[in-house]
Amino acid sequence: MIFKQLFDQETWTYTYLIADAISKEAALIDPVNTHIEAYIALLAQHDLHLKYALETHVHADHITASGLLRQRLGTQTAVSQLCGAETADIQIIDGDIFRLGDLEHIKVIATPGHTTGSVSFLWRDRVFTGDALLIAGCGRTDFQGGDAGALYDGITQRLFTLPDETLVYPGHDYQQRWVSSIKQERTSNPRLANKTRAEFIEIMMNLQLPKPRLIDEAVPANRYCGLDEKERQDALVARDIERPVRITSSIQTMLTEVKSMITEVSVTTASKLLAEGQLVLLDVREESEFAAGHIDHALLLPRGVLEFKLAQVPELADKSKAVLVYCRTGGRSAMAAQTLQQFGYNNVLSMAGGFEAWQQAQG
Ligand SMILES: N[C@@H](CCC(=O)N[C@@H](CS)C(=O)NCC(=O)O)C(=O)O
Ligand SMILES: [Fe+2]
Repeated sequence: MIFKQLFDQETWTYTYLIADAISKEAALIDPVNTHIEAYIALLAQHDLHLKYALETHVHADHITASGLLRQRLGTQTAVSQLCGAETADIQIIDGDIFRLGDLEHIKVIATPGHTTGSVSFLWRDRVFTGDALLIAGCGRTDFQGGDAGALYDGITQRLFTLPDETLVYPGHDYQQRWVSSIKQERTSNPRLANKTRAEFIEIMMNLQLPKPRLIDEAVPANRYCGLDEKERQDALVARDIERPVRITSSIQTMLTEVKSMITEVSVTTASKLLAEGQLVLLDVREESEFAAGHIDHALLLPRGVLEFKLAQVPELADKSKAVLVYCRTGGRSAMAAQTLQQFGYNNVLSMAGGFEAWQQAQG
């Protein structure tokens, strides 16, 4: 086996290289875009074929290199199906296994809470925890569907139940620590050791951390494997041709589940409600989609940064006010509607079929 821990000084991010020395198949966990050339050189040095770029989550603080690695090396990009990263080749679900050659396999453990789609990867005697469990800390839970209770459950039930000697490799460390162990974190992590779920939630609610420097740029980009606008369009076309059936159906299953928890309205009902006024219209697509055309009076609030921007929109200060959400075809808006409900908005509607259906109805 080949294993390397790499560090991005700009964002304090760890990237991990795992490879099978016999087949030469490799995976990178959480690669950072600015290091693309170094990764390619490292892979060449060991004569490795980069099979997978695995993301622990859609990052808020740096841009992933996964899309660039796919372009340059034919790597398959993988991120949780709950991240809304439509162009990733593999939409990860809990329990998925990534194989490198005959010997190495990397298993997915869902550890939501830092973000809805956060996962950890278990390989041999080590677990790569992304920003779920950090050394003597944990990921913040105040954006991207963050949920302190879910984080506590995932860490205590899925990670702390791994063997004590399992090595913990985090997604970041801000104090130059490189590795820990399950026993060390279970017994001495100040946020978790001997803390009840309620105590943990209390701690997480009072962190008051400043917003990550790059969040507005990083989250939307990472939902498209870190690619720019033109590259995203190409990837979308390729995705439609190549995506395997299992993945499409699992996204649909997830969307069906989300849609069962929210209220959808047709374009006809939506336009009646809009004519009557009294509701806030939210467009949760990306800025470029909005710029290319949108419904009159819609406020732009891309889904990836929704949680962060909510408090800055005066129209959304009153949580009992009706909110109508739309996107391109109704998927992202369903997820955004669910998020709004979690934030206490109790009158949220998602427009089925999205802007495409709206335009068709207009003729
Ligand atoms: N100063 C950093 C903040 C990074 C940050 O907020 N990191 C997130 C992970 S994406 C976190 O959970 N940090 C935990 C902490 O700071 O305790 C930046 O601007 O990028
Ligand atoms: Fe993060």
